[in-house]
Parts: sequence; C-alpha cells; structure tokens
Amino acid sequence: MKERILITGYNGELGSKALKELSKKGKSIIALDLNKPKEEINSVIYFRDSITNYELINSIFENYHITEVYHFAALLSQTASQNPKLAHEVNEKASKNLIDCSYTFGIKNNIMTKFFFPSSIAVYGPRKIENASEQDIIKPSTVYGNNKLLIEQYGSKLHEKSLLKNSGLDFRSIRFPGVISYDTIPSGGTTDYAPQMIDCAKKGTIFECKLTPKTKLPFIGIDKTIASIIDIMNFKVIDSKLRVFNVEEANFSIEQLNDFLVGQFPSFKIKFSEDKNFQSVADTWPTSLNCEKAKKSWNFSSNISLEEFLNSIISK
Ligand code: AKB
Repeated sequence: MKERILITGYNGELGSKALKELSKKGKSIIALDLNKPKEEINSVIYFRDSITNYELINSIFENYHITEVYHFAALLSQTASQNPKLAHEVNEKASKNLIDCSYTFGIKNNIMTKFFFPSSIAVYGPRKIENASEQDIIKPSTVYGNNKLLIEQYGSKLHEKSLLKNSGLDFRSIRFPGVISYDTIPSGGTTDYAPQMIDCAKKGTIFECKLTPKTKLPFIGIDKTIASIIDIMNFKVIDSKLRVFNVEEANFSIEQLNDFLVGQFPSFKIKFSEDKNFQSVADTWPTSLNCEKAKKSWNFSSNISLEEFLNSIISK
C-alpha cells in the first residue's frame, strides 16, 4: 500500500522539523495544524484545523489511507497546568481518537499503522531521581505528565492487541527530555529556560530564571531529536514489548549552563526569581535518563560531552 503520512502540529518545534525531514524522503504527507504553514512545501497537503475535529480526522484516514502518523500537536507542561480542561481535550481525548483511527484503519487495510507519539520526562515523579529507566516509579505530579502517561499506556495496550491480529497499530514513543533548538524559542514548557538562556546570551540580554541554580535536568538537541524520531520509525519492526524509550544527549544544572554561557558571552547576566509553578514541576522530573533500552531496541546512541553538546548548540 502507498505510504501516506499524517503529521499533526506541523508548526511546532518538533513537527516543523519532522515535516521538513520527511518531505525530503518523497513521502506523501498530510499535515494538520491550528495555524497555516509558515513555509509551504509543494508536495504536502495541508489542513488548518484542530485535532479535536474528529469528523475531519476520521475523513483524513478514510480518504487518504494513512499508513504512518507523527502526532506532535499538544499543550506543554505549563500551558497544560493553566488549562487542564483543554489539555484533557487535546493531549488525551484527541490523541486517543488518533490512535483509535490508526488501529481501526490498520485492521481495515490489513496493515500495522505506525504511530509516533512524543512522550516526556513529565511522566516521572513524584521524587527526583537520577539515571531514570523506563520502568522507574512513575507517578506524574502534573496535568501534562498524566496526559502523556495515559497515552503511552493506551497506545502500548492497543499495540499488544494488534500483534495478536497482525494488523492495527504499531505504537512507538520516545520520552523526550528538554529539547534545545537553535532557531526556535519554545514557550509553555518547564524546560524552556535552557533555549531561552542561550538566546539571551547570544543577544546580550539579561535572563530572568524561574528555577534555582542547582536545578538539574536532561536535554537533547533538536537535530538528535529529529534523527531519533526518523530512526525509531524507520525500523520495519521494533521487537520489544516496551514501546516507550528514553533518549538524552546531556544533563546539566542551570549554574553549569550559566558558567558555560558566561565563558562564551562574558557580559551574559542571569537574575534568579523562583516561580513555584516551575520549580515544583522541575523537582519531580529526573536529573538524567538511562537510554540503554533505546540503544538495544533501535540503535540510539549519544556519546557527546557536555562541552561538545553546548558548543554544538550555540555554534548554529
Ligand atoms: C516541557 O518542559 O513541558 C517539555 C517537556 C520536557 O516535555 N519541554
């Protein structure tokens, strides 16, 4: 069957770069976002609507015979905390509908519809742990973390059911740490401080930090993020009961990032003014991730030092 991809949230930090990368592979792409494209790619069919428009979603599956889904449309942690009802509609109900459509049309077309779901370190909690593996105690303390965990479990269960039928859903998910882009400054997330700090250092403006200096979290660069998404979806089969995998390139505290930036931009200044809404979330997320399962199941690898990682980000 002709490969047809559906990408939701194609204007976002991950969606926009995944769309660009996938369009280079000559795949037939249907792209959905609330906003119109910042730059149109000729071969892509665009829809401007919400993923909560179930009639539209179902018609896209019906009319375009979708074989792969990359689902990036979501509210991030801080936005979700401020809008729990909307987070439930978008991050949970609409995501479930997309998974159900993938499963139903997979069975109808006798294929396993590949489904990529970007999960998050937000599923961890309530204690801050080091070297967290996928099975570590998971009791999210945020709306967003509960949203993400629910969809991880929903997709994994439907994947197992599909294996028995040899058709339906092939669910694949990566639990992302903070993502650092060099050309997009995210908002609405708890880990946004890292790209925001780097942006302020480059621009010579003071950065007001909502977290304490010792706060330590894991991160990944956008290039490795997109490469990981393409890699995990390129595998014909991922022979693993586990369907959700950790990835990380570096982990560091805010004072480590500040020391590095001052070394590169001596005039850079940071002002700490703790925000409980941010600190209470960061204090439940792991300081670092164990990525052995991703290495074993789909060859994820990262052996970059903190210095090399940060230099690669600021040099872009
Ligand atoms: C956030 O900070 O909300 C996201 C995430 C780690 O999932 N960047």
